[in-house]
Amino acid sequence: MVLLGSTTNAIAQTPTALNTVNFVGDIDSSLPANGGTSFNSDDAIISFSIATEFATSTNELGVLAAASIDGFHRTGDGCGDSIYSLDVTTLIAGTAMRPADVFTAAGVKVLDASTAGVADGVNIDALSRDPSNCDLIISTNTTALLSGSAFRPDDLIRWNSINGFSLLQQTNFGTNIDAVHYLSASRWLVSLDVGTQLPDIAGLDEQIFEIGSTFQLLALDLRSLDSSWDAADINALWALPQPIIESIFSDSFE
Ligand SMILES: [Ca+2]
Ligand SMILES: [Ca+2]
Ligand SMILES: [Ca+2]
Repeated sequence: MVLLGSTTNAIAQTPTALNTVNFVGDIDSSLPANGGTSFNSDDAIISFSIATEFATSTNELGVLAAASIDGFHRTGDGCGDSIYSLDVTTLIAGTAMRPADVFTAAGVKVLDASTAGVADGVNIDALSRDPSNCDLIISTNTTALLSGSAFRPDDLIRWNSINGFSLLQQTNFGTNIDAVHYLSASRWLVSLDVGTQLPDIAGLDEQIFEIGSTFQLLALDLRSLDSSWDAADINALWALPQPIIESIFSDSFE
């Protein structure tokens, strides 16, 4: 059983039920697949079914020689195509994508780091979307000055082209958040860059946590499925909750 809920918070909390979780590891890893094993690389997105505990892996941007996908968000929420971010500058469909660019597989920049005033050396290392307004939800890998405000690597940040960058949630985890998925205005899935003690629970970098402003819950722990995840770090994620929008996606992600 990989779904766990754990909290010492005075207010009982339950993790959001998930149908499918997509994620990327920072090194080669493996997971059980239907009839075998899914071998995964840092430029491929793993799709993991919570019900079957089987995984598949797809190189949606092709094989990237040097780059890792360190943020992505799926199409299907009414906000346009699937979007990605990388950890090193890489040509995608003929366009150079910086680590702070957010782009589609066709090479269209949704967030142009240069236009948005993001300094060289800043990497967007976590990427999601608020489906209510299509704002990007991001985190950076380092302290960064964005739209005139200083943000930290453990902050969750909102961005749109009109208002620029603003704080969504200050976690004070003291450890870089390297993956995020926006569930609602008060709940987010995150992963850590390195293991650390969170206020409620101990966290490891290959785990996914559901957090709010005052709680952290363990949502998914990959170590119980394959020992390769002892060394691997989840560094991008997207999730499909159930059952509210399950019917919309069930053909694409089963
Ligand atoms: Ca990036
Ligand atoms: Ca971060
Ligand atoms: Ca992680």
